[in-house]
Amino acid sequence: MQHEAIPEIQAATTLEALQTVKTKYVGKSGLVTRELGTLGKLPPEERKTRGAEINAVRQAIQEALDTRETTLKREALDAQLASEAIDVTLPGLPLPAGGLHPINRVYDDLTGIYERLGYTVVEGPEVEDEHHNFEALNVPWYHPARDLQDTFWLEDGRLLRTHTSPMQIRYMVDHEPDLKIVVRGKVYRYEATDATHESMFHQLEGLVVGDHINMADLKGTIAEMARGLYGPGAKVRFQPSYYPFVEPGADFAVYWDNPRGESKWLELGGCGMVHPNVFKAVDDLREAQGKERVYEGKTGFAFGLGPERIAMLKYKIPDIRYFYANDPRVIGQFRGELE
Ligand code: YSA
Repeated sequence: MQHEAIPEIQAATTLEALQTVKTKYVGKSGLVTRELGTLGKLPPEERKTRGAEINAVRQAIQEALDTRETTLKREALDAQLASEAIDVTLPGLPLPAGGLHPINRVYDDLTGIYERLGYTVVEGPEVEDEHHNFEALNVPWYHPARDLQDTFWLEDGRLLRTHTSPMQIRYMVDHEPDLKIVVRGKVYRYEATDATHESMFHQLEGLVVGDHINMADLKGTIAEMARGLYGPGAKVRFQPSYYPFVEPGADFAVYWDNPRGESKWLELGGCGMVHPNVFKAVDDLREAQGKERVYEGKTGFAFGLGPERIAMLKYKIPDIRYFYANDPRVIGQFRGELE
């Protein structure tokens, strides 16, 4: 029996096959076990020698099984280690590089220009109250912007800011003049979207307050921004316009040479001299907080523009909705050029 079992054990190439051989010979009803069961029927004088013989066979088989099991386990482990081996000399996997969103690029261009002019860049809350968004900015209750159709109102009476101008108020309440700031951030308007209008977009707001600030300072500042954006030959145009928080108010446009060699006026935003009612509203808020009234009698200018407009022309993006559709085919074009 031992002569049959040993070659079968050697021939087993897996632990499962070895288990089958084990069961066949030394399992509960295996051949050797059954042989041991026959001892009781033998005459007592033969029983002892036969018992010793069978036990010797069983021991030999068991030893062969153990040796083979150890070998098979080692082989399995070696194979696993070989398959999981890491070649530390292989080059790494390339990680796709991110990129700056086109709006952030334009923001960085703009804030870079203003920082060089000594402005402080600030941000503010997107959820605003009616007082900061409208009232303190001299926007009368009958102004259409206050209408439900133009503003996203929250259930608690607050709203999503419709422009970055409320930050003029917040900053002045917290800081004394003289000051020069630009505000960057998202704004929201409840309006139908089309190729040039989104319900969420961005603005850059500027505010300068001091003594004897005049319209020439404002025009010079906007012209400096235009030159920073479009080169030394850039021209600016101002047209009278109405914004409740400035007097006089104007819209401004930049004349620039686009990449196709054409020259065009690009309407960029609104601006003007800060309305005295705005300074009064700021002083009222300051007084309510126990602060000194320091704005009445001051002069200043402000402006606000939409960076989407600049980005669409600069990067030839035909529809504003592409910016926020999260389509990797659009945003992916700006990958890997982190400045
Ligand atoms: C005016 C005078 C100041 O002293 C200070 C700021 C301002 C700007 C004013 N707060 C304002 O919001 N004016 S605006 O309604 O004409 O918007 C300014 C710019 O935002 C526009 O020129 C345009 O570029 C952009 N804009 C407006 N609605 C938009 C939009 N961009 C995308 N989608 C919309 N729905």
